[in-house]
Amino acid sequence: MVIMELLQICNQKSSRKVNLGAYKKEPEGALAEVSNETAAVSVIDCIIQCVSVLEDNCYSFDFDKRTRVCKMSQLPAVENNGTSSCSSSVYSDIDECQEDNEVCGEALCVNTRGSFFCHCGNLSLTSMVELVQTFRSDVTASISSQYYGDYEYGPHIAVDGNKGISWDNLAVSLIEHSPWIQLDFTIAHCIHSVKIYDQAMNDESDDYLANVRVTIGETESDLTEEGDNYLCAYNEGQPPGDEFTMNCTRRLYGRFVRVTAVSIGTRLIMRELEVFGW
Ligand SMILES: [Ca+2]
Ligand SMILES: [Ca+2]
Repeated sequence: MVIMELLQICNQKSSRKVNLGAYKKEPEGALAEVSNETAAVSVIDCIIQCVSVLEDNCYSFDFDKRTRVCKMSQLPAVENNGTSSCSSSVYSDIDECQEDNEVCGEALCVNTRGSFFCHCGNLSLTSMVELVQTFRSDVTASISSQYYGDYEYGPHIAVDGNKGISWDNLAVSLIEHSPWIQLDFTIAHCIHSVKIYDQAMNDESDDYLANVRVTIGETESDLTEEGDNYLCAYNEGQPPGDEFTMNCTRRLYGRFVRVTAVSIGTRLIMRELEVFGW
């Protein structure tokens, strides 16, 4: 997989992620047609301009380093037949799905101009065989803050496979603003639900786990984003019972899963956290 440098570009409507390594040089290429033309200071600037102007249709571009002209096209590059200038270079979108058929694991890979994404399909997609499992083998857990007391209460307790009801089987945060516990599966999966085993002891602290928000992302910074882009599910108020499943409103592709107790001041407590998908 191409190592990509991510650059955040903001326009008036939305922010766009531009993969600067998402285009490859075509030594024998020429533009099939020119959709737009602008001045640019570098190849990278030309990519940024092309993606800003043509958005998802920036298929290829030509940057002339002598004249500093950036020509952009909505079509793939064609053979140049000796017509290109020696100071200009043509670049075309890389089809990441073709270059590396493992790039999305079991998910569907969708190539886009300037990038690609991994898609988990929708709930009615029956052709995909779903392997429901928990991914405990390669998971590490972290927590926004850790309470220390008679027992360790560390985040790893939420993924140790033990769902027993006892004081030494609890991952516990400090009381803070919207505490969270987060799992890192090392590689991304398609995730459709999580199951939370809460404290389950007759104690007023049973009330702690409420307003549960589950987010799933490919990077940790995805999880800190406001809004619904990475939202799997939200349950307002106290969830029913001591064990409860939260089904994602859509399948999400991600490596990180975060469970947050949304509150101005609360403690996060759970015995175990399971994640299901494939
Ligand atoms: Ca691409
Ligand atoms: Ca446990």
